[in-house]
This record gives sequence, C-alpha cells and structure tokens, in this order.
Amino acid sequence: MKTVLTYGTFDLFHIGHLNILKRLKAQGDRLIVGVSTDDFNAIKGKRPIVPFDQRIEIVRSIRFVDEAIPEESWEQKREDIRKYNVDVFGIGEDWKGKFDDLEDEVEVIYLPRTTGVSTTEMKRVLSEFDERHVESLKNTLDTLSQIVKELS
Ligand code: C2G
Repeated sequence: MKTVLTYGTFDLFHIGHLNILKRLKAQGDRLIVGVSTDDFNAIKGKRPIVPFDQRIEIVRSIRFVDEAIPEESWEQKREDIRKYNVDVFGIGEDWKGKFDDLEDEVEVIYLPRTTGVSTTEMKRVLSEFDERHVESLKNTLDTLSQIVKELS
C-alpha cells in the first residue's frame, strides 16, 4: 500500500485543485490531504473565502482523496509522514524545492500546476463583479429618483 501525502488551502475549489489531487492519487494507492485550517491560513498570510469546515468537507468528498486531515502548522509534516506511514510527499511545483528536507523520510515530488486558474484570480473577478453590480444598482436608483422627481 503506497501512501501519498499533500497539503493545501483548497479555497473556492477549482479544476487546478482537482487536477493535482488526481495526479497525486495516480502516484500511489492512498492519498491523504492536509487542509489548512483558518488559523494556519492566517500564518500563511491567506484569508480564504470558504471556512475550514466546508473546505475539508469538499476535499474529503473528492473521489481521489482517501483521507482529509487538518493542517495546523508548517512543522506537522514529519509527524504526519510517520503517523500515516507515507511513501510519497507531493505538491504543486510552485513549492519546488521547499520541502526537499523531507527526502530523508519520503520521496518528494513537485507536479505541474494547472495554468489559467487560481483562487486569487477567482476572487479578483468576483470582487470586480461586485463593484460593477453596485455601480449598476446605483445607476438604476438614480434613474428611478429622476422619474419620481418628474412625476411629482
Ligand atoms: N494548484 C495547482 N494549480 C492551480 C492552483 C493550485 O496545481 N492552478 C495546486 C497547488 O500547487 C497545491 C494545491 O493545488 O499543490 C493546493 O493549492 P493551495 O490551496 O493554494 O495550497 P497552498 O496555499 O499552496 O498550501 O504546507 C503546504 C501548504 O499548505 C500548501
């Protein structure tokens, strides 16, 4: 039984997250995913939109994922590797080289990211939509108040 381990925030779950989990599962027989808690995201300097309990439930429901655990610190990786008898640690290549220190315990692999999609980009589009939406509401209100004025 070959066990693969990875970690991530998985906010606004998208195809890039799905692809990396699919690729990681293909590296072994069991995939364990550490999902960053909201407190740990604060340490990572991230503010997820989706709360931890929903992010871990979504990851847990992905058919490539055999187990989802909370990721609460940078340091827990070694402990998890021993606890779950991990053979391979894998993560996207945006982390290339960052976890080579684990090579004394496991095989460390960095996989290609999916281009053209990111949570950051999704948040930007959503916020833009929000601004335009407010703008159009304001214009409608101005038009309505104009009509009311003309009718009175
Ligand atoms: N990912 C990807 N393609 C994207 C976006 C993300 O392959 N377009 C991958 C990342 O490389 C990572 C995983 O999806 O392997 C989760 O990405 P994030 O949720 O951004 O996680 P991150 O903040 O990188 O957390 O201790 C490790 C950290 O917790 C990793």
